[in-house]
Amino acid sequence: MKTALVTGIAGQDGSYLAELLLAKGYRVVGTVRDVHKTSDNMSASLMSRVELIEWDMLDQKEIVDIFLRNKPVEVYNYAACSSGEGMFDDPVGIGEINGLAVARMLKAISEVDSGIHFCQASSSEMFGDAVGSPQSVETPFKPRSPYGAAKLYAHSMIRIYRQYYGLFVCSAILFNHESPRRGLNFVTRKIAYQSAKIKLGLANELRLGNLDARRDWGFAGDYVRAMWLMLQQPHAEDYVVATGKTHSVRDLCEIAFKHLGLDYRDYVREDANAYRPAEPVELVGNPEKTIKQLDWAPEVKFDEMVKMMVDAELQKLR
Ligand code: F7E
Repeated sequence: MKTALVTGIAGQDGSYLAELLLAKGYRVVGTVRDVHKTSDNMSASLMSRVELIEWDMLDQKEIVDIFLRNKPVEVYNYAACSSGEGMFDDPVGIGEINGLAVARMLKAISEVDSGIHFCQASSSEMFGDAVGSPQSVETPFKPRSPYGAAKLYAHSMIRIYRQYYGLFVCSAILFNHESPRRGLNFVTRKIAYQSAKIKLGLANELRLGNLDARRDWGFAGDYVRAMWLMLQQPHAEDYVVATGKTHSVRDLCEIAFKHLGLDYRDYVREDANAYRPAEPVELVGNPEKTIKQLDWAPEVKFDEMVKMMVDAELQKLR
């Protein structure tokens, strides 16, 4: 039985990947900050099938011990500060977790078992004020936040360990990916949750930032499948994981409220104070290489995903 180690297993992506790996017959070991803290993303049945361990991401010796004790053949790094809203907060802390911790893992792999296959959740935020659109693995990086800069440091270290140390390590450059397991601080879940509350008479309005902000939004379950495929290839390479299509926050509202038989214009209020700094170039991924080389395609369409998220909120609230 192959062992996979998933850091940040209790998050959205970790829980979807754990389910995929278990279905494929892996032993799944996951790292969390606190093994006693429960996560809404991990059902009781999932909890009973994975092994949870704590990892303080600042500790180099601990990650070496974790690799030695568990002998993973595949490692997926999902542990990160991931909030879009918090991209400028705590630059040093973000640098430690989203950047340096990855260098710790790479060093540990080279010391313990250079045959381990490693996949990093890189981010489209590395493109930042993008120099071209759509963005592919060839597009130069120009991060616009400490978050993007830290992810770019990790991304660069992965390329260095692949090219100069010969490790099978790669990055999935992930564009926004969502699901009912998303945190409430992300716009998709915020809209799904609040629109369901309005439908049930538990709220009257939804306050958002820029309704015309556009993103390339995909379904998290599809994106973890791409990352698993990346580690099954004969060579390690980086890939863009995206749908190649953008929608606005307004589109999201329209679909969510319409699904509930409501008109978003009656409930959604735009709050100029919640605007983010201007985004001159649209972030939209070019997934061509991923589709061709990995024989991958996003299966859940944007409107299906929004409806899935709204239905999940309705069910929970009821
Ligand atoms: O914002 C706009 C906001 O916070 C999406 C993370 O996974 O993807 C994610 O980061 C858009 C932005 O995600 C509200 O201005 C409008 O344009 O859901 P978000 P994000 O910042 O794009 C990237 C790829 C990552 O790597 C990150 O880890 O929606 N927006 N009104 C709003 N956003 C929020 N959160 N709340 C609003 O009220």
